[in-house]
Amino acid sequence: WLRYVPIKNKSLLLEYKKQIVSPVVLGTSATAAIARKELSVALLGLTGSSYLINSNINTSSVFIAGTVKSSAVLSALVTKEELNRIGNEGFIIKAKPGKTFITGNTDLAVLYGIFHYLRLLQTNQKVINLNVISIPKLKLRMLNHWDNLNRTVERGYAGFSIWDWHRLPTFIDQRYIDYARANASIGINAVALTNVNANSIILTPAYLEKVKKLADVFRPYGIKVFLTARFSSPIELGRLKTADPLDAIVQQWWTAKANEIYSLIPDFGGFLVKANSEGQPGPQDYKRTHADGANMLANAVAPHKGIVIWRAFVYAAENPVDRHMQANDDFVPLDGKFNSNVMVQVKNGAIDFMPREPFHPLFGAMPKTPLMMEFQVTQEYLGQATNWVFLAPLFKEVLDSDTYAKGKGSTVAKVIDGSLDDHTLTGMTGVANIGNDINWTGHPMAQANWYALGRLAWDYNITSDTIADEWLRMTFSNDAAFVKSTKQIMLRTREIMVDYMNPIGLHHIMATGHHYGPGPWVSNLNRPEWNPVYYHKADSVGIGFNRTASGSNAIGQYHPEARKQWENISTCNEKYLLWFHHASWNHKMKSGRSVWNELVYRYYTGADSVKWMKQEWLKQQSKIDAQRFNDVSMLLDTQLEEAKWWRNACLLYFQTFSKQPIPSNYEQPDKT
Ligand code: GCW
Repeated sequence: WLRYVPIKNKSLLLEYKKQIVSPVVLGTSATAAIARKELSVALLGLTGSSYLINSNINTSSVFIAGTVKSSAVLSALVTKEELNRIGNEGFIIKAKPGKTFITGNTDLAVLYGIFHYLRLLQTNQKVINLNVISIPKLKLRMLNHWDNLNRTVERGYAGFSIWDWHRLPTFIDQRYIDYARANASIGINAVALTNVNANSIILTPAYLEKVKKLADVFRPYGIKVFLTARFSSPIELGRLKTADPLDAIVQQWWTAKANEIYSLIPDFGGFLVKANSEGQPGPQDYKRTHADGANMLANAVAPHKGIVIWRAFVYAAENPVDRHMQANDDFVPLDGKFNSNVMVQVKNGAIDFMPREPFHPLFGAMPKTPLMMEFQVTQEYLGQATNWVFLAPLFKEVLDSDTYAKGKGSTVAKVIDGSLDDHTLTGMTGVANIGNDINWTGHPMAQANWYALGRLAWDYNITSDTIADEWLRMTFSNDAAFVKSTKQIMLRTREIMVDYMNPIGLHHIMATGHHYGPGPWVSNLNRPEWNPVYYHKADSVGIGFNRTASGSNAIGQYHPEARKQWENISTCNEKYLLWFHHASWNHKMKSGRSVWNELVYRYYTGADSVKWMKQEWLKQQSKIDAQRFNDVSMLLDTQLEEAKWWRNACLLYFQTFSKQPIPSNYEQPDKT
């Protein structure tokens, strides 16, 4: 989206050229230099003219960017109150005919303001009269890379890791810089470089030198580096006998390790930890709690102002309780026991990044602990690199959900932005979909999900429509007809996928292990909760997971008013019907159809809608370059095949329980 292609609209171009005369970006920092460079590259691309970006104001300067401290002209524009309100990262843009000012408290804020301004140009908006105050709603706006040191990426579908550990620390790939530019342009300010299934080798001196180099590259773009910490590192690297968090020698080991890291990277963000989950070591190995583990690390980084992000994605093989409930069981009793520099990072739903999940019951259940949102940008369970799914509507559905923790309006967004329970540490992260593919994200349309994550972490009130609009205009074309049709496709993709994969609350019926394609029949894995049959529970009576009081009672972990929308099978929001209920095959839906016929209807409608996506896409051929047009066309062919595969596989399998026909007006599924 930083293509900066020539602006086609001549009158707008003229208007822009009148506004941007002798542009100035004040400041001597590396960040200010980056802002100057970005502006000059962008203006050359967009206008075709080369601009010298000054670093001093002169008599002809009518476009001035810089911190309030750098110029009296700029400080006169803003009030004290505004300056307090915008903090370190918020920015202000004011423009009237022939004058444009971009300012903030820091050079980073000014860089963010410049990216915002460039977006206005890239999306062909008016810039003559502007009065923008933009303040991020969350402090940490993060990407989590699940990148391994051998450059494979767990759940990565866009090639190998962009971190070239072999050639670091000497060789700085231009990709690191472009990655930082892309992130800064959407406000992402933190990145965990390594897989949460962590390798302790990253904490060895040789690797820390490499990490330092990346941190040095990212720093002027406002991006802090975090590392994942393998809990057993003191044993593996320090040759200690234990990693018990209450053991003084273990504590000293981590303190020394933190000191070593901070001596190289003074603004190191801190540690991200997956512990006692899916075989990872953790404090429970020593009969200690998650809080004991997190606080030990938190103590080690506290003197350096670092933080610990402790993941709540836990469920244990030996625990017979509904997997949905295990994180709350483990974490709710620990509310109030975490140090002040610990955040608990919670996946958006209680199972695992499904096409649709109700919000995680931990949101609203730990008022004394700052909770950080974890979304998955990479499409592990959403068709990986062949399916076009725009995730902003999924992210927003979760953020807008009401936890009712403090009455109506206690949305998940208000839990994570700290406003509900008065927290200052706030954040949102996305498991990155970035790899070394030439287009960064595998599917060309998947870049929109990286973009959406950043935009929503900055301001979760931005609509999906706006995000799609901005991204399409910058990435492809400002052609009105193109934007309108393609946006329509994007905005429907997520519901279409839910229909052909996991309609009316079905979940986790993907093939096991790789999670690609359908596998609802799998039942032979030794961990019951890894088998899809555990989740759909189809039998001769019906289908779905009873999580109400007569079943696992996972629903009991939600506040009563939240529960109400799901608890009664006859009034349950049908998007979540089979998530919370075991419904009989003949249970009547609001549509008048039986559950069986509704499944048939959804699976067919979903697959047919992919045909519609393709038809709409084909109309765009003349609007964009042949390469991306063809890439997306071919991927849509694949997506259609996969949607049919899902439809046929799931319906034929569930039919063995329902014993009901697929109505004859539907093309009958091919059993091969
Ligand atoms: O969704 C599951 C993935 C694992 C992942 C785990 C987690 C990093 O299948 O690959 O491990 O979640 O989030 O920890």
